[in-house]
Amino acid sequence: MKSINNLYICNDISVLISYQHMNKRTAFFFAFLLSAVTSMAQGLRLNENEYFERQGVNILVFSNNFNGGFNDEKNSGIEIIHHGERTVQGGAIRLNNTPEQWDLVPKTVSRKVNRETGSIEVALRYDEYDFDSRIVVTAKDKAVEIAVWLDKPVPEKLVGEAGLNIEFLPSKYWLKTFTMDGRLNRLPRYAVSQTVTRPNSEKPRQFKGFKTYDDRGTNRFVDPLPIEKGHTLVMATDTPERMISVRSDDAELSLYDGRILAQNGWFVLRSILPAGKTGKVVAWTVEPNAVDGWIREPNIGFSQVGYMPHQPKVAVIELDKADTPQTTARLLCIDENGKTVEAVRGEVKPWGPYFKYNYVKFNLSQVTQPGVYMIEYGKTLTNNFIIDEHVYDRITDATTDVWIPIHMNHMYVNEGYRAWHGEPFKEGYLQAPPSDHFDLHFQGETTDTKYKPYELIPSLNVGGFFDAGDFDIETGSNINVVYNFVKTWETFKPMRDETFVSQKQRYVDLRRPDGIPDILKFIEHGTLNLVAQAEQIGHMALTLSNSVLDNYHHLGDAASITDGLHYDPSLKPYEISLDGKRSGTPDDMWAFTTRNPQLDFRAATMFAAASKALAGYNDDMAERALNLSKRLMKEASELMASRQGKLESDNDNNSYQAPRRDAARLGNMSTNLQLYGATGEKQYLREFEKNIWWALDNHLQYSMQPALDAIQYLDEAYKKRLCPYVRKYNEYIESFEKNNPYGVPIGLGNWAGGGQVMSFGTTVCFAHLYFPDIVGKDKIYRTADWLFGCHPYHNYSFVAAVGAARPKAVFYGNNRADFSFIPGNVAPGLLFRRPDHFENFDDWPFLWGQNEGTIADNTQYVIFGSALKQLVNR
Ligand SMILES: [Ca+2]
Ligand SMILES: [Ca+2]
Ligand SMILES: [Ca+2]
Repeated sequence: MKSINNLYICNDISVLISYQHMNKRTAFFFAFLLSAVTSMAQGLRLNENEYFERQGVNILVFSNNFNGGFNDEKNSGIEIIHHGERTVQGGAIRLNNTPEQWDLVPKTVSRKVNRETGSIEVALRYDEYDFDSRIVVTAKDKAVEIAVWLDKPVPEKLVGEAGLNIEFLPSKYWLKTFTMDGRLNRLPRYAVSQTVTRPNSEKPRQFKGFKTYDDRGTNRFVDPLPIEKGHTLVMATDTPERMISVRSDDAELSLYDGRILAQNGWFVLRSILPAGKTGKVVAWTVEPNAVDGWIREPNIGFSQVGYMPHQPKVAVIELDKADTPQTTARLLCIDENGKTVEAVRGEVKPWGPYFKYNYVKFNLSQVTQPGVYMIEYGKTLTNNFIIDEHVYDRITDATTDVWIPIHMNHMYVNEGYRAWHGEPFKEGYLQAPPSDHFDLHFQGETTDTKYKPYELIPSLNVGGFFDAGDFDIETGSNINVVYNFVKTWETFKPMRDETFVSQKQRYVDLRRPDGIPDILKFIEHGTLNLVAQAEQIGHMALTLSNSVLDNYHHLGDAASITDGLHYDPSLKPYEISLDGKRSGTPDDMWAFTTRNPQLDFRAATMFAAASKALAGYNDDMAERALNLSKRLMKEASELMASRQGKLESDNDNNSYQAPRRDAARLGNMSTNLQLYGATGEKQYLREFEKNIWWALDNHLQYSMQPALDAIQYLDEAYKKRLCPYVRKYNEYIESFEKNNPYGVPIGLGNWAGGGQVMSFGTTVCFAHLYFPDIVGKDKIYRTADWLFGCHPYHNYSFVAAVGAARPKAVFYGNNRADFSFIPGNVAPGLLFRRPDHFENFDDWPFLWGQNEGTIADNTQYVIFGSALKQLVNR
């Protein structure tokens, strides 16, 4: 066993066959025993991880709850993992034919597992309607029964709206045949079913009262009509591994296409709950087909970018727990005549179980001859990859030349014959009124500014970067962006010039060098917006974001999110003033200005760093940034001290504040370091030195990076004192070799951990740079391996990058409705679904937690990639 996770997860004899150093005969015996057990265990059984299982079919019942943060994330309720892929989710009582992200989701009141009856029961509640229901899922041989129980009838207001829903992932089902009561049909590649409109008064309330749609003044909402209705549905009759039958004798089943309302919608199967009834009101029998003898194909993880001749090269192979590990694998080489020949046959070594699969490793480090190679394991042959000195040369180019300039806000962005977007938000930003928000923001009771709610705050529509797949300026992320660029500039001085940027023309042209290193222009562009915030508002805005939900989920040209005209409430909606400058459409973006001293503190750090980088290029901005840094640092310190004092006097038991105080101290430390770098004034360095040893003692993994950053300013004695901490950090790096088969910190949160892996990889690179005797060179490659294909689920590169043989094909970028990508984007990657499933869809871009690259993480990638490129050539 490799980790406590595995102790918890593995309850099955297949675990035994992965024990290290097991001889072949034992392996054969266990494989035989296993296949005997598998063929006996035909029906679904409730396993130790509290889901229903048979080979090829997992049925999860609220292992993942609707969490409410982003409401319906299409990751919750009753879910089916069918032959290794999660194809069904959203099984719950819902209030819409095809629920959207901001439609209400039920709260999970309780979840009970009853091993005697082989069932799982969840109690659900909609507080908004005082509506309680229970869903009981019971294994019945190869099927489950999903039954809805009510103790009180459906509330009047929800009659005809509340129903049992379950959702099928379109990309796994489109173009496949299905039958309803025997009638043949095919699921469409693009939504083409019909709709009706109904009065808004009939629409169940949406999240926090927001509205996902612009009704164009009609006061009516759009409701999809079903594609089919009946009592027996068989999905994917032409594809055994996707085939699922659903039968209900009493309730009518209606099949809808959720994409008709929202591009990220799923196919929805639904039965309306009957009015006035209690007890068992709806029952479905759901049977996912299991393909006889199916065993998941091995997933051979390796770097799609390839390998340097002398770096470690280890393929990690992910195996079905019912699979028998091979004892050897082969590396094949494509020779100069195009013939495939064996380069090496090597031993496959067991690593052990990690969550639901077993892992073995194939080490090909001994192969150093440059060439084109493929890995063959059993019957599985990978695509080819390169071993060569130059494999990493281009890894950051797509990100810096394409992804980043496309995300420059307030500019027209052109590439060759294609306009990526026009100039967005020409009307600027209004002061947000006290309000809640749909993207995790809020505006507090007061504005904390001199502006009245809805008043135009001048000059904010300049500079800045789109946050991610959306178009807001997330101030915290933009602070990181500038900081990341400055660090890249200072450390690696990339002179690359592929982009024309004119602030005067508000125009960006890709592939048109303008004589200035692109990274300086990016630093300037980010700083421009942040300086404008601090100067116009007085402190940092929390965000510059959409004021209405119906333009927040915009997919298309950023310049068409708003109408470019100032909102004038004296005009009617959609009406334009005679001078053509104002409109009655309330689409203007808002500045959320509630003061957050922690954010100001981070801005102070960034401004100090930016002033260093911009000095000599844009002296005016460098000076303004430095002044802002000092002012914000002073004001934020005072504010935090007074708020801290208040908190402590308000609350005797303030132990819960310790982490926050520590975070402030860590932030303060970095700010002082940057201010020292910018000014050379010693008091800042002394302040840094006062805190760094405390930080290293208490928060090693967070403070190692700033500790390394300070080396350039301090003497040998500092570096020497750092040694034991770097040794401890090296132990931390090595701990991941035992934690999981991939040797990197794997996140298990609701947003996949790509950012965390990159930040870890960056620190490892810097630690090796300064302390090569402690942190060995072999360690710097692990993050690259992970990002470029050596990870669970599939082996595609998470970076839409040049250089990779098989990059991911779809991302949650702002062109996601086209099932496409923006080059250079880095996906968060492997999303963990409780209790034991990793996932990264590459045919469905719409799950942000696995496919949305962000401006902060993508600029972190630029640092990581730059560091790696430099180190490998040393
Ligand atoms: Ca955002
Ligand atoms: Ca340039
Ligand atoms: Ca407007």
